[in-house]
Amino acid sequence: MKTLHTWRWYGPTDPVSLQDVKQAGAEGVVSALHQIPTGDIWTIEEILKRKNSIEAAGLKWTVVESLPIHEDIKIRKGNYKQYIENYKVSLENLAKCDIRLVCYNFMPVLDWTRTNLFLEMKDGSKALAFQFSALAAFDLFILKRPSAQKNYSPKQIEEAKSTFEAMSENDKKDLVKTIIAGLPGSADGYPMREDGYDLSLFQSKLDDYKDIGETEMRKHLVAFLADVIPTADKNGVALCIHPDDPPFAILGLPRIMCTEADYAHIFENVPSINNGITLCTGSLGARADNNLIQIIERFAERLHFLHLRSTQRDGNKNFYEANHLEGDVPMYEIVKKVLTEQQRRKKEGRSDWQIPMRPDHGHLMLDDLHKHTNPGYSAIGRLRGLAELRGLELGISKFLSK
Ligand code: DNO
Repeated sequence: MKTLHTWRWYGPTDPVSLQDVKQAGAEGVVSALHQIPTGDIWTIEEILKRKNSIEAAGLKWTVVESLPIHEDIKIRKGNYKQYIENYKVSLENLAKCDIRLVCYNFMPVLDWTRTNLFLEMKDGSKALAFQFSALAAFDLFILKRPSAQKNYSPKQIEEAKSTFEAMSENDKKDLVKTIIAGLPGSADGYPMREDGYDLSLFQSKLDDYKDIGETEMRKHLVAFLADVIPTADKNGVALCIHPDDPPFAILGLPRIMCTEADYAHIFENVPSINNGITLCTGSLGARADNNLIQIIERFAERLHFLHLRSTQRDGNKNFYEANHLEGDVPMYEIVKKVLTEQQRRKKEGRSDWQIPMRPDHGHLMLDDLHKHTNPGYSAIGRLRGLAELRGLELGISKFLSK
């Protein structure tokens, strides 16, 4: 009894090849058509091109990560109706190509956010990290967001100021790129996010949220789901939302997928099982009041996709990404719960009993330290993560089957 081992692959430009993916021991590939602008329709032709290239390497395209959501849908302005219709067509097209699992997120403006992509660990490997005072320094003293002061306590402003004053001009430039760079043009060692910005475009995107608080944002997500989940149901596609990473408010933006209660809200409003979860243990785990085991137990039947990784918190909204079996995330208990849920589904006769899992991120290490890599997605760190997780899983699975 194992989860379905998968690996994120960014497509033909990914420095990690499909051959590498196979050697790492993955069976499934997690991929997206990053070349298509957010909001446009994914055509059958483009989907098949990617699917065929993955299958030619002897692998299967198991999960779409992500079918990104246009900002207009999140703010419910501009062309949002058209973008929702496009989203439905993309879901139908994916189903026609027999790709039935779609991950997405509803984070405003930015996808995952870190302030350091190269935090050196004791063993010389490098990890992604988040330091609250660095984000605040960016917000207050580099971006100079109007009224940003309101979002921080006097102590946080003091800390941000010292962090800012200790930075060189290069550090500042680097911090900006680390926080807001993204596709296209992320090829120089900065995050592979769906959308990237420069400072003035970024500020204008933040301005779009001036009148949108958490309540409105929740309404927008529920309205989006009420629109698209019936299409998913009709086509046998499951959607699985990725939590906000980090799982707390940043830059004055409304972030609404951070806790167990946030999940409960969307499931109460749109109950279909195709309204599901991408359980990202590293994202949710960056918050001490998230009880991961309780979240899994409560929403077990909706777990459609797993991102397994760990974080080490310091209690002050700062964290770094720990090795997969270390840090604050209780990986043994999580894998045990997941395998138990798979057993339950199997007994119930659910065809989707096996849950795709990918080792999420990994440290930059060994030869990869000297190569061009996508932050978080170098080969060797993830290879180590997958190997450790597979070993843990095998041990637990043998034990459970006794
Ligand atoms: C980061 C990833 C996220 C994730 C999206 C899903 O490494 O986990 O970028 O792909 O948030 O929509």
